[in-house]
Amino acid sequence: MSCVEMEKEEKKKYELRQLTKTFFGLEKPLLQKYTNAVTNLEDLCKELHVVFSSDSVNIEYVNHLLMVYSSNINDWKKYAKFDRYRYTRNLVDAGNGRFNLMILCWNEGQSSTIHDHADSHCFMKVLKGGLTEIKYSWPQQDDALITECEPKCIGNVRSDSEDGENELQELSRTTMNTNEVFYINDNIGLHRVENCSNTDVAVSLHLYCPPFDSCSIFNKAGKRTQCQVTFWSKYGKRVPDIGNK
Ligand code: CSS
Ligand code: FE2
Repeated sequence: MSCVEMEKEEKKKYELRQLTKTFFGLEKPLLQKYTNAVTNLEDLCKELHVVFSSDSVNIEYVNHLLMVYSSNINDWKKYAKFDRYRYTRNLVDAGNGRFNLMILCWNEGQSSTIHDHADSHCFMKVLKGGLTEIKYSWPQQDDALITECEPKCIGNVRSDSEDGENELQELSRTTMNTNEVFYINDNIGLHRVENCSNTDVAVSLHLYCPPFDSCSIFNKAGKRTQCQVTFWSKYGKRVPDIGNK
């Protein structure tokens, strides 16, 4: 890529990040007559590539596309890989470096730690089962001190986010059901996602734009740690788990 092209890419990413200051997510899809049909996951990926090839991304339309796609296990079963200990992140489409589309698989009781989204847009659609999203405000004193203390991983081995001092204020707790779409960015707050079911697994589709490979995780006392996020599989194939904590 030439210097000019790289500058253009960075500018696009900057503009997309700026939008997180004002965008709060759609409550319902846009009028269908203005939009293209999305009947399966392949259609969704194709349409997303079209949207993100433009110089100015219509983030509402991205939101709309995720809303109108209707979950079908035949579309995504090849990406649905579960791990005994932590939820898994499985890359579906690297979006030409402009977005990441991935499938997350949550065994019964599995949860994320409290985290931010590195100034990116985070869209999340439930494909199977149900997930609970617990939103938090940012710590009042965010000294951005990146420490090496526990926890180091975004996927909790046990749900320890409920322990300890209650410094982070809980803003909401919502159950998300199949085909519902949720949206968050750092301006809205932090969150933790959990499959509260003891009997059923859950699967979700996530779109992050711009893509990120590290974010901040927080304990309940508000202590912040930088954390690499990794993939369990890419395009349906297991990624060697060296460094995959
Ligand atoms: N943001 C988390 C999942 S909950 S939206 C992640 O990227 O693993
Ligand atoms: Fe998240």
